[in-house]
Amino acid sequence: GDGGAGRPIPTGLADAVAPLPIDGVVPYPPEVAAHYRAAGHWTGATLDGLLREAAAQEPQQVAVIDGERALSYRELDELAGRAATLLAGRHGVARGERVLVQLPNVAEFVLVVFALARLGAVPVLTLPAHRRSDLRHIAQTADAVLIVTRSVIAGFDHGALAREVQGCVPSVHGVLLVDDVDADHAASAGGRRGAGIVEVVRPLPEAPTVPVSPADVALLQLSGGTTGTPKLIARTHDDYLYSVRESARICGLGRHSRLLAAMPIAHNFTMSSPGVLGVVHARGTLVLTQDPSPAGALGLVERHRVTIVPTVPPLVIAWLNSAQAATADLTSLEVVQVGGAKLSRSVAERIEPAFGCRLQQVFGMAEGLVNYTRLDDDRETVLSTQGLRISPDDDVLVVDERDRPVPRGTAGALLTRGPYTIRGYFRAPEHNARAFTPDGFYRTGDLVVEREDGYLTVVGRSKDQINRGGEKIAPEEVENALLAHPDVHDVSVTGAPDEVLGERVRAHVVLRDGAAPPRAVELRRFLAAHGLATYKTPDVFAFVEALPATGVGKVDRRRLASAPSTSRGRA
Ligand code: OOB
Repeated sequence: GDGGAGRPIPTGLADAVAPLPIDGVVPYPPEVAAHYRAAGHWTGATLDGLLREAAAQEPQQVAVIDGERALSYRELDELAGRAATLLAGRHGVARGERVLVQLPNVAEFVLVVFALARLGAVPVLTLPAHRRSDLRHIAQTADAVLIVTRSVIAGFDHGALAREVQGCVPSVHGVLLVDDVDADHAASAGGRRGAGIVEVVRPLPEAPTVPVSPADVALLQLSGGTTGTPKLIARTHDDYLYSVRESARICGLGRHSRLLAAMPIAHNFTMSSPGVLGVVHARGTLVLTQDPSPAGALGLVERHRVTIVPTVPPLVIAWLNSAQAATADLTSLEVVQVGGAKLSRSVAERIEPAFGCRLQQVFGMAEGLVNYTRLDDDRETVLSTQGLRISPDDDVLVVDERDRPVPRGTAGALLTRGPYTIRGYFRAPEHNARAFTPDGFYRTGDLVVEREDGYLTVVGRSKDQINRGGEKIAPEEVENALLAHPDVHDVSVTGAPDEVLGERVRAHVVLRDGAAPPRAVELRRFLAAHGLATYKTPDVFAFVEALPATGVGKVDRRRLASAPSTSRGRA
């Protein structure tokens, strides 16, 4: 049924406040916005209202399970209010200000996002794998005022990283470490560990909601990127919550739903398709884990009777190939979602038999448009397509190189605009001129075939991007990092086919005259010191005499990408 569980509680706040323009946000044209409101897509709801309604209607229901901790909707709401007091009082965070959030899949993530929402502040959602290079650029572009992270995530010192970023970005005036004081982790030895936010905020008074406009930016997401620097994606309350509500409905979420977040929670897929926010909308339960291994994740499915789980292809492949797929009790599972990268048909065919539930393909993007196969679609559609758009008002165009529509059933480039797709990246006017058409369509860079009924199948890509198992990498960024190495004369980075990841990252390196080939471990250490995100580090280094050129003298990436892999693997 409808995951909405009853009528919204009118707060009267949303309508009363004028939108807060943030320099660099590309707005929807007013007449288009008026249509989205009239059509009922944009309802005036806000992120803070979403949690407040859930807490008012289902105070006792468990909202979040994280290890041995469980938070009810009432507790989550109260703690978010108290955390808002901390953020506003001690760190001076105010409406419209951006706060960089770098947290793993822990309850504090959810708490901090809703605490910021209560203040009308804007979380900038980064991945734990991001390092100095990305974080600095993101913090700079967003004019972030604060970084919220943990002392240590997966053995890496994020407290030190955050202070380093603070040191080089003048707008950042503080770092807030939200650690779990119960967790027994190594950072305590360093003596610089932050306190558990739950313990710190419990005695504080609850901050009242700061009135915001539903047209305000709710959060900033990161784009996979095709250029040397990541782009920021400003999503408004109205647009984001429309996609969340409809996603929850399409995915059959309700009060009984238990969604396992085993992939990074900050990703748009895990946040909103239907993800964390869809669960709160439906008053279901979110189960969080930092351990996506088959034993860890499938163990949690069994223990908490999980009903739905978003995955990327390599994750679901690992689960399929594990002993736990056969031994764990997975009878609670209703839906396994797979998205972020192309799912091969052979893997798709194994999912329903192995997990005893429905497969749902998800083809989405942080910029907006999300396609889902529907839960009642026929088997062939679920196996061979990446689904149908959420909204009848999603404009989908499949075009040739000159932006002319191609006949149905023919491959072409996907352009889209609609009620939850951005009209431009944040503070990137030059890039926007290329990434969007003059009439506001986003050039997705994906090549698709559209069926008569609107279902899309992804057949390739025209953008300069590597999709490493759902993680997006701009070759240019990796190339720039490698070019800083003293022995590197020239470099080109491409994807190389990989059975599990879909693509691996391969660097073709031309060394300076006389330089001996550095070992792969050395190059990786160099890139880490350079501040490159861990997942962007090449899997393979190939040392070549020269890079092949195209007719116009550019590096012929296509030839490199199809070259046999004669090089060194990960050391
Ligand atoms: C999701 O979002 P992003 O922003 O990390 O990446 C978007 C890109 C798409 O343009 C496409 O190139 C690729 O990822 N992609 C797929 C796919 N889903 C995404 N390619 C083939 N098959 C699929 N099923 O990846 C994302 C956002 C929301 C929901 C799901 C995925």
